[in-house]
Amino acid sequence: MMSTSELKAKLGDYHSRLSSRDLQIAMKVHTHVRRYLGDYLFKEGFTEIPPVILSPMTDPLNHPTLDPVFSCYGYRYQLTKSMIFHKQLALLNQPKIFCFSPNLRFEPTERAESGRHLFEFTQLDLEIRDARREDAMALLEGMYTGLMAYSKKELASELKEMGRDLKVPKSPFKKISYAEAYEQYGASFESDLSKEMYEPFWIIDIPLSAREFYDYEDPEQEGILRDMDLIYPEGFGEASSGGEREYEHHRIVERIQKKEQDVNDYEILLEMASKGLYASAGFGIGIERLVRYICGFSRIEAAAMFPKIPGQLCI
Ligand code: ASN
Repeated sequence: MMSTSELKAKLGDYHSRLSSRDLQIAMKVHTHVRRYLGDYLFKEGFTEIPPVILSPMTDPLNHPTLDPVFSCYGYRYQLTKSMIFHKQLALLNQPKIFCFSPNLRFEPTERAESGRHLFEFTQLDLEIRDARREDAMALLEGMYTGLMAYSKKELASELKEMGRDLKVPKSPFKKISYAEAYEQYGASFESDLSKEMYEPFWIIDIPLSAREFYDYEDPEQEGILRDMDLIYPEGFGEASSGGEREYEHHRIVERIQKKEQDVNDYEILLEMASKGLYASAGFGIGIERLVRYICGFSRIEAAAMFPKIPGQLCI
């Protein structure tokens, strides 16, 4: 617990940060980013769906987080860690969907050191019916290069003030397989490669052990998924993750079992899958990380108005 004087000092810092110039710039960039990306997807024929904050099912994630459970009306609800399963269900209604989706992931306190983790953040999460991984990658490359060019033009004076020289990368971006990256750099491949590169790049073919059960296993390479991460250059780390999805009931059961998870925890998803889901591909891209990258901030909290820093009291 914090003492009253510590709390007063912390709130004093919050108060002055709220009127800082850096935060004004971050919020202007944030406004443009959301508008540009939303318009881009609207023009591509996507439907925006409202966010889900509370549900009896959410993304299990591939790393441990503290997961508060709420008991409401006699049912057990969780906070959304990602809308992956709701995206798959929304495709029953619409062929292409997106959402500016708030995610709550109560990461271990040490994660604050990365400068890339908030325990509440927003991702632009999208999913496309009957699409392949390559379709999702082409869409993200178009959005990303378009946004960089737009930002350089529309936010030129803000970027100048921040001393940020933003590059518009050439599409297609470089693709590196997970196995190749691991062999060359070992476990720290993502941050090592991110520091070395000057253009964004893809890590593809991520193995089953490093991902959740819902990404589609490549029928031609057992244990390898048809998925991808987009990594920022200049040491900014992961931008986006996505892939094709498992959508057939028996395959979802097999994949949950391969991950040694309990099928009973996924009763709702499995019941829905038994009635039929579409094949799909999609991804999520973190908005605060994108604003941080455009502004060139050293830490993620500079990109959020009310940053939720793991382990800290945040308002
Ligand atoms: N949104 C991601 C995806 O579509 C999943 C995640 O954020 N864990 O694959």
